[in-house]
Amino acid sequence: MSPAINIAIIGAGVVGSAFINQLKNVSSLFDFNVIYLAKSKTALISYDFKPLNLTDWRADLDNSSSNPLTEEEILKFLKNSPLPAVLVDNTSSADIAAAYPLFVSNGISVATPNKKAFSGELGLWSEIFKASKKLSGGLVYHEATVGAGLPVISTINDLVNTGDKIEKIEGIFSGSLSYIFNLFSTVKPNDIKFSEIVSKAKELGYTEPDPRDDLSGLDVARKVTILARLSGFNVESPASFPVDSLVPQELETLETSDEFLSRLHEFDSQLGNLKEQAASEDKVLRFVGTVDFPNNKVSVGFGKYDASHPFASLQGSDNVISIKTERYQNPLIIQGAGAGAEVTAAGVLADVIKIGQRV
Ligand code: NHO
Repeated sequence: MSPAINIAIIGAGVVGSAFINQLKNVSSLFDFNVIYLAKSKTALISYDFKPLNLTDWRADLDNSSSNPLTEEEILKFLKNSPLPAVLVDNTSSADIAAAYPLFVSNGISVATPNKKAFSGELGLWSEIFKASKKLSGGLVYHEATVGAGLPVISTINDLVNTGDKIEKIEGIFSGSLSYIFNLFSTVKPNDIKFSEIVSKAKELGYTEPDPRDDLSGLDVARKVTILARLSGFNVESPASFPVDSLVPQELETLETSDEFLSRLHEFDSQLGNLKEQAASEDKVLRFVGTVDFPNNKVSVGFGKYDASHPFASLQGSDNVISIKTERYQNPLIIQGAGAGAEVTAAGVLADVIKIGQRV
């Protein structure tokens, strides 16, 4: 008989659905028994710990008359699991994130793409990893919180754990902003307006429902906070360092994203001027996150790059991360799709498999 682990999945949206479908089809040395599956309003719960039948999971979940359990109830349920238990948090809930220390200190492992716990208050980060270091603590994996399925967090952890010293991390960490700037600011000058590209990115589904959530820089700031902390930089929160916002102040408080998009063209000249200035120096404009140890600085904002720089030749909505360390003076570069349901879900599933190998 193959070894088995019990999995509780919270969240069945864009990433959660892709995760469940991948999990159903994966062939592994382990049996993954899903014993809890929840979305905001309903849940499927196997109180006898027999694996749930996932053949028609979406219809079963929609039609279920059970409410989701609270964090305390999930903990109580998983503590009785006869097999090692893993909590997969595919939500963006701050409440679930705040409960990770409780789960982990009770021996329950966590795999998640939810950035909230790792980029929120530094105290929560410390509590989670303190609990995980205990012999009886659960494991914590969050690869998909930065760069979707790209091996960014595992690489930085390996570098740090083997005694290397991170000197500088610089990258394009947002799929939507990567797409926008790759078309907006090209090596060959173009007349494309910023507002046109933002509307196109939204049409193609690359942005959040309200593009201001991408353009505010907060998502990138969260990812940079995580990488800085992993590298040993004790960033207090994403609000504790400079972040350039691409949302004009006058449009910040508009009610709807449609109103925002219909007025964004009024501000095209601001970014147009920046782009032209870059082009006059044979450079392109990119929106980057930086962790810079020699200068003791973490930041998110515009950078100008030569045509020969890896950031200038990026395609589509790819991410690129450059890591300079004591050993890698010529930076180590990780590049590829950094957004999307399938790659993000695969990052979470790979984490679950790693947990299965270790528990
Ligand atoms: P959804 O589609 O809103 O789904 C959330 C699910 O959680 C729903 O089923 C909801 O009912 C459930 N839920 C919420 N609170 C709950 C609760 N208390 N109890 C039970 N169920 C609850 O969200 P997504 O898109 O599937 O995202 C899930 C998580 O993955 C979020 O933390 C998100 O930040 C993270 N994530 C998503 C993506 C993506 O592509 N959608 C990415 C990374 C991480 O690589 C992606 C990325 O960075 C995209 C980014 N915009 C970029 O770079 O441009």
